[in-house]
Amino acid sequence: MSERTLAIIKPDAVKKDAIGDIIKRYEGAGLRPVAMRMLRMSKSTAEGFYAVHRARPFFDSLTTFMASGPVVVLVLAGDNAIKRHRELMGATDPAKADPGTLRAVHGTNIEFNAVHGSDSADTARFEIGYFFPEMDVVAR
Ligand code: IDP
Ligand code: MG
Repeated sequence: MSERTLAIIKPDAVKKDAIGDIIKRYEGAGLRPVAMRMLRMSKSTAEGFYAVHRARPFFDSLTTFMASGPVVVLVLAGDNAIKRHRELMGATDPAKADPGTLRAVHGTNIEFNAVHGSDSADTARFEIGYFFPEMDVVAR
């Protein structure tokens, strides 16, 4: 079943010029970009995006990081895209991520871990709507 998921190439990965490599890996895995924007989040945009984590000890640090520089936000489409994208990303902590996953290749530590991906259908719906009004998402 074709699904859509939200991906973010985080400020650490943009800073190290890994945008092209990461998008190449999405495409190589059959996850097609159907919407894409480069933007710099304000602190409050990052706080709204990560609201589910507001009680976590790392919330302030995480949202400061996400607002620290430009990011690339994409909608990826493909069969079983949510789960397959999470597999391509690897574990949250790059040190624990399987070899060859995006976080193993491009992540630095559990916070600066290069990429974001929606973790469920409900989350994907919220996260896609957060950055893309429906008219910006194309059919492919
Ligand atoms: P996920 O991105 O793999 O879904 P979440 O638990 O949803 O992981 O955490 C959201 C983001 O918060 C992570 O991608 C990472 O950037 C950051 N984060 C998660 N756990 C920690 C931590 O223990 N310390 C610092 N930052 C963390
Ligand atoms: Mg998460």
